[in-house]
Amino acid sequence: MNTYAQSVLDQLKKRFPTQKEFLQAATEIIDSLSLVFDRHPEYEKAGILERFVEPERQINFRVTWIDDAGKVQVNTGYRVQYSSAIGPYKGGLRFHPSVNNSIMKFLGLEQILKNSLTGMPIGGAKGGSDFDPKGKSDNEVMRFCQAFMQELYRHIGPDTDVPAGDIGVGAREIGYLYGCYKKLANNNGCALTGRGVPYGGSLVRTEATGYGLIYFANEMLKTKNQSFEGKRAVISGSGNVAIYANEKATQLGAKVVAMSDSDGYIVDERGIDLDLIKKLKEVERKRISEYVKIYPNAVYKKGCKDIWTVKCDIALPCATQNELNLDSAKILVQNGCKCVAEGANMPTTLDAIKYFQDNGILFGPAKAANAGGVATSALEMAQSSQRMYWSFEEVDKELEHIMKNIFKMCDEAAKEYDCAGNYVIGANIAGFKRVAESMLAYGIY
Ligand code: NDP
Ligand code: 2IT
Repeated sequence: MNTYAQSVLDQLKKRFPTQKEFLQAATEIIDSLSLVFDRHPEYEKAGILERFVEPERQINFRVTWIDDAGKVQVNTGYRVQYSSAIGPYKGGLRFHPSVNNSIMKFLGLEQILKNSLTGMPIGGAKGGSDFDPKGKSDNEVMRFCQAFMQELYRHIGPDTDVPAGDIGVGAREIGYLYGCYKKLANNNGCALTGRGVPYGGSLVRTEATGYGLIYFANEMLKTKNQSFEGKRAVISGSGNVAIYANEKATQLGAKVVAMSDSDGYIVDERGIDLDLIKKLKEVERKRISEYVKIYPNAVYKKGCKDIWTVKCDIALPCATQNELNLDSAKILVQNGCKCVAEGANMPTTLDAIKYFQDNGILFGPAKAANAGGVATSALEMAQSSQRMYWSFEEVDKELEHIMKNIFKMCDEAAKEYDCAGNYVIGANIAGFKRVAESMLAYGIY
């Protein structure tokens, strides 16, 4: 590795030895960027990498709310405003018990490069809380969201920082959060995306991450004269990203045979009934195990990791970080899988990524492959500024265009650095250059 890159990575390891997800993301990124520093000594001179890995601002705050039993509950709220080099901070909010500083920083760091790849003027951020919406009543979720926003509202705004959804934060939560924001801030601008269409949201934002993932994977398949037509696909998760990845993959002729939640996975050889998944997950908030009550011929297995033992041509991890490890990668390759595209953020461990690449598998990294969600968030911001709504077809067409362009950027950057076909390196380099050039232009501050 380039000595400058290595020294910055060593420093991070020394300073944050317990932040393992953050170090994992930083290691992958810095490893790729090493090639850039060999060619651009001016970046070292301006301390670009040290500044890039250090968040501009991190906010941790107490969130106090009262549950339905009248008991006082306390959670921690987070917002990591990582980089505003190319635009207002932008990135999702995650509500999950596993949320901590390491997870927020890994997601925020990835988001800087992802947002840069979209080609739109949006910086990188992430936030959330260790609050678990599972099993909570609508009223409890509302009270939590309002308590969370009572602190967050002073740090965000349409030109400052624009949060959105992520794990555990969907249409319901964004509604409560935005309702509270607009009241406290006395501002009706686009301070959150993923809003309902009646109050300023964009058509296609719900579908965007999943659809975009398939548009990106399709571009990878085209390089091998392949398509989704007739392929077997396995998709982990059954949340927002997984559901709409299934919908678009199916529209393009694939058969999705397995999906999961955090308890287990289902296999339906006839192809998963997506309407039933939408009803169970989006409307009733039930477990995926309920599927086999309606389709007794389908199989439910406990534990989600083994979903990767289901034979497939295309694997789409769309649940959470580090859900696909080296053992799973070996089984996928052995079973003939030819393409892996990440819908979730950092779902594949570093050794599993290497294994896929060494075995000639098409591998689409999250920051490129799942960028369709945030890109469509930026389209929501554009529509809000214009005081206009675009049609479903217009937004979808723009999304497809953006995903094709992201693929092209990754492909070209990989080739420029003699790593043709390595979209991990391509995505990191293409995303970084725009941010680094902006930082250089601003001087040292
Ligand atoms: P959702 O909350 O809608 O769905 C998450 C899904 O993943 C659920 O099926 C959930 O199961 C499962 N899951 C969550 N945590 C775990 C875990 N620790 N182990 C196993 N399964 C788990 O979230 P999204 O679909 O929005 O997000 C999924 C992934 O996509 C995340 O990595 C997110 O960061 C990423 N992403 C999301 C974008 C968006 O626009 N929403 C954009 C880009 C990336 P259960 O229901 O049992 O909890
Ligand atoms: O990881 C992500 O890109 C998201 N959760 C979406 C962020 C956004 O601002 O739409």
